[in-house]
Amino acid sequence: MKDCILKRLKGTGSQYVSGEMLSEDLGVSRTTVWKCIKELRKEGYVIESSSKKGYKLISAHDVINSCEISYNLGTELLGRKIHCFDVIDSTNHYAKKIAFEGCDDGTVVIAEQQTAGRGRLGRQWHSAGKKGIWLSVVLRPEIVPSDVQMITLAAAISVVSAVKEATGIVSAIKWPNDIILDNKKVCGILTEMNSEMEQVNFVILGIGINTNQDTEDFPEDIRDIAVSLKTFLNKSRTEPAIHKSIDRSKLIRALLVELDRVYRMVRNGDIHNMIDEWKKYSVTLGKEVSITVKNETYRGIANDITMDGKLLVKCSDGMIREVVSGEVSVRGLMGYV
Ligand code: BT5
Repeated sequence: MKDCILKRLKGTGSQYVSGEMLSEDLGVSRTTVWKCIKELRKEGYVIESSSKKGYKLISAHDVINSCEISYNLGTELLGRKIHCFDVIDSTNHYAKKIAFEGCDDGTVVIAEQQTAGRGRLGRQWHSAGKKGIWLSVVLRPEIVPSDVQMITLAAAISVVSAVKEATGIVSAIKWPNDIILDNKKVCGILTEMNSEMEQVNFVILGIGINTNQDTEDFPEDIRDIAVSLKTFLNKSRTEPAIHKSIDRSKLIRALLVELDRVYRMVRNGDIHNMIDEWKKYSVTLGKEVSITVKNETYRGIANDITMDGKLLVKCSDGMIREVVSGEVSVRGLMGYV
């Protein structure tokens, strides 16, 4: 009911909508309408009320719910179903559970806080409450398991373009799964899959974006390597009182629209154009890199990327090596000098 009322208020724009009309149209009592308005206000919506004219939605203060995200989203596939949580262990974990239960391609899981946010190889992902975007998407692409890296590339492109669109901030991609701002990590991507030998059953694409943390919100051990969009945006402002926050729901909506677009490129086999787009945002290509795979570390110049998302590194012996996964440090970035 609350969502229906919210949709009506959003639909009327700057007009008032009367309590009587709401209760008649939705088949509920005026008291129920009033209770829903109270709940919406508690969530962060600013709703004006007038005994004569009814209710008018003025603004929403950092609200994330499925109605807020999906309203007039305009995507083809992404976000037709959105699950929102206040607290969860890991959105990837929940997304995997509903993927096994058969949820649709493009289903989205978002949480305000993760108690066990994960990075790759079981590493921890710090996911402070209401300070970031912690989101997973269930995808069912018709690709072979060896092409799954394309989904990470697609996600990275989507994050960089959505961040630009929603905040004006220009970030960059460090192969394979980091988004970099100011030499630090602003976003990490975790792509997990369930597959047969020849076919991917589903992919869980997890995206964590630091939006509104202050430096002290990060644990000490990652303060030197992590950054939030807000910190970056306010770098030159010394007075905390005028620090601007990032509108998370605007950014999530932009992200889903971008991911919908780039995922369509993957589904349509338009990989050339996708890789070209990725290259535009890359901070890895053309740089000296240090690669660690299992216990072996080697250096070279990151030359190119293959159509299935592998990094081509020209080593000092002249050999070109294909890197499928592993730890990559780019000289000049995140402490690698
Ligand atoms: C990643 O792993 O970067 C993937 C992160 C994916 C997080 C999302 S949030 C939604 C979804 N649900 C999940 O449970 N996960 C996904 P990796 O490349 O392994 O980097 C992990 C490392 O990044 C850690 O070992 C820390 O050094 C650092 N780190 C942890 N939290 C961070 C943060 N909030 N910002 C920047 N760096 C962080």
